[in-house]
Amino acid sequence: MSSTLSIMGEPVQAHPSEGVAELGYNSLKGCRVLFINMPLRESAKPNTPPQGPGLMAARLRQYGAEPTIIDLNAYRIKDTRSVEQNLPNGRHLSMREVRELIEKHVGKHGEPDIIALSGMITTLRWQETVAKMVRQIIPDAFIVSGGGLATEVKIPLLHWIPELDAIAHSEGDDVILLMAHEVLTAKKQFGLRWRSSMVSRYDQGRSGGRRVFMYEGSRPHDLNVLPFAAWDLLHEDVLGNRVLEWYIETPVWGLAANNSSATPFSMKRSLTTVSSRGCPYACNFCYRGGQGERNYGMRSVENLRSEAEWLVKTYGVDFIGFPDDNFAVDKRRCAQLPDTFKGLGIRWGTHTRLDEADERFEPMAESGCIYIGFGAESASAHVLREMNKAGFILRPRGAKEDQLVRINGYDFPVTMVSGIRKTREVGMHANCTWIMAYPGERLKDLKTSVAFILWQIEEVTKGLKPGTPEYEVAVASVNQRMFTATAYPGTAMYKHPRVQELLGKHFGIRFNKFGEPVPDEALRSYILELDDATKVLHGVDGLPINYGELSMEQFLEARSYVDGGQIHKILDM
Ligand code: B12
Ligand code: SF4
Repeated sequence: MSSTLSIMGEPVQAHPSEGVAELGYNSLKGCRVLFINMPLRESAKPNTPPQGPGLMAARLRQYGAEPTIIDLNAYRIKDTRSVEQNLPNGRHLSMREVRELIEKHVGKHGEPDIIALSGMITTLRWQETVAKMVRQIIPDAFIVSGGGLATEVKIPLLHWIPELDAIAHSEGDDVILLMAHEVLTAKKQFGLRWRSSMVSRYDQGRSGGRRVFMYEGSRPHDLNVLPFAAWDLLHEDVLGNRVLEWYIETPVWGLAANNSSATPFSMKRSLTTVSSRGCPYACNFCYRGGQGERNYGMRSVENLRSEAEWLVKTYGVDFIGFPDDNFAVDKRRCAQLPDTFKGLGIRWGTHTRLDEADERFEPMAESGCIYIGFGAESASAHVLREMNKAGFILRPRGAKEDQLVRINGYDFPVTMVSGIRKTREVGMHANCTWIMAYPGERLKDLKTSVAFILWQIEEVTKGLKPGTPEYEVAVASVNQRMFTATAYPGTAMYKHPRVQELLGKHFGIRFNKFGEPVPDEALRSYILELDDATKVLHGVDGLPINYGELSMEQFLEARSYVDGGQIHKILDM
């Protein structure tokens, strides 16, 4: 597990499952745990229910605890305010509405012993506000933050959010049980003095006069024995909203989801579940601490089948998304899919790398897979190297040197071209996502990515007559949007000299001798700014943060073409 920003605390070495093994049936009886999932990008309809809290809730129930979930990400309110704010899919709840929701929830379900905040790195602002709110509503609760934000920031988060008693980093499946047990035991043993007397192996001493804890999550020993997410907790909120149904009715991928995942197909009812955790690769911009870093672990195909059957039977889904970081690492699992998924009658989709689009793809397609999301990021060999994404993308396994192919005057990695062709050949839809202005990217590199996107359009429109509906659908099915590179703390990209220079200049962030950011107010302010990668951060001069080597004028011109749906004009720059 990576510890980037920890400023105090000795790590506890024992795997949390050892403590879990000591828990008995009903060990957590009477312990109420309220998960609050933080909102994400307001511009899009939410399409992925919070599987982390859902899984941990299911686990807690196995030991007699009473978990509930408030999913703040589910709400998109359509009213005059959302119209004024130009949010066609609706707005997030206001703070007053959040408070009412939490108060009503607590009124119905009882005061929780533990309030477990969950959210990725972009949710600091929400977590700060919600922590204050819940501390006021339930002063005695043990408040913990887990998931992406807590995993990246660790101990400093306890200073930034003084209402927190604890942070929990990495995978929470086991430590949430230990935490519940420690809190429950302290309450039973010490009554009103439970907070000051609680015994915990995750004790981090005192901070600002109060006791604080850092729970160290880890990979559960067997992902196949975890219960499926407790989606029933989202069937209806205290206001009568059918929260899970909102998710089911929003296609996980496709134009209707208003995300970067263009598709030529549609789905009526979809849900998601992660089939593997971690990723053995180490691309510089990617942070996987919440899911085990490079420690790749998979669920078996039988386990996936059981969950799919349950989702079809219970929720009538016709499509399942496996939003793994990297689904297809193990060829053997892909090969088992057709037999195991036989007769399931669903279509499904997932994420893989383009260099994995080989003999793995036939069995995937045969078993119902119709959508693959590829984090292509760039088609330029130079940028792929800068991203540490080159590896097998540039040099396929067994090849002695990098392999590029010249198409329309640009050199593309052979694996990227053959990967797209292979995906189409087996009847699956390929959706690539792209990053521009990565450190080291020159105009010719950006042009190479644009040329690749335009080549993809050529491929999908082959034999179609321009102007016909089929032609338009085919064009729309190729993602032409590009994210502007964003530096998330904890990633290798955050250590890049160009990134550190700009972060220092514009955000006042300082770095220690190991190249780690000093966890001060400047870092906090920067993290508060982070949102969906479609948000371009701006510096003190009011100009966008551009890590690449394009001049600011070139960057702004290129960005305006991307935002205006005219990427072909970048080739004329
Ligand atoms: C689906 C998905 C989304 C969905 C929504 C997800 C959701 N409902 O929360 C959408 C598409 C909206 C999305 C958007 C973004 N995403 Co995203 N997303 C994912 C994805 C693919 C799956 C999430 C998931 O369900 N995981 C499965 C569950 C089981 O894992 P989990 O949520 O991490 O929970 C575990 C632990 O984190 C921990 N835990 C979580 N909460 C808590 C709470 C407590 C108390 C405890 C103890 C433990 C704990 O225990 C859980 C069980 O092990 C992950 C990658 C991945 N495979 O996880 C990226 C990922 C979470 N996303 C990421 C990023 C960077 C983004 C974006 C910023 C990217 C972008 N290009 O814009 C945006 C953010 C938008 C915004 N405005 O904030 C990063 C997060 C890094 C971080 N530190 O937070 C990830 C890890 C991808 C990556 N490898 O870089 N994302
Ligand atoms: S970007 Fe994809 S391939 Fe690279 S480390 Fe992240 S999940 Fe793995």
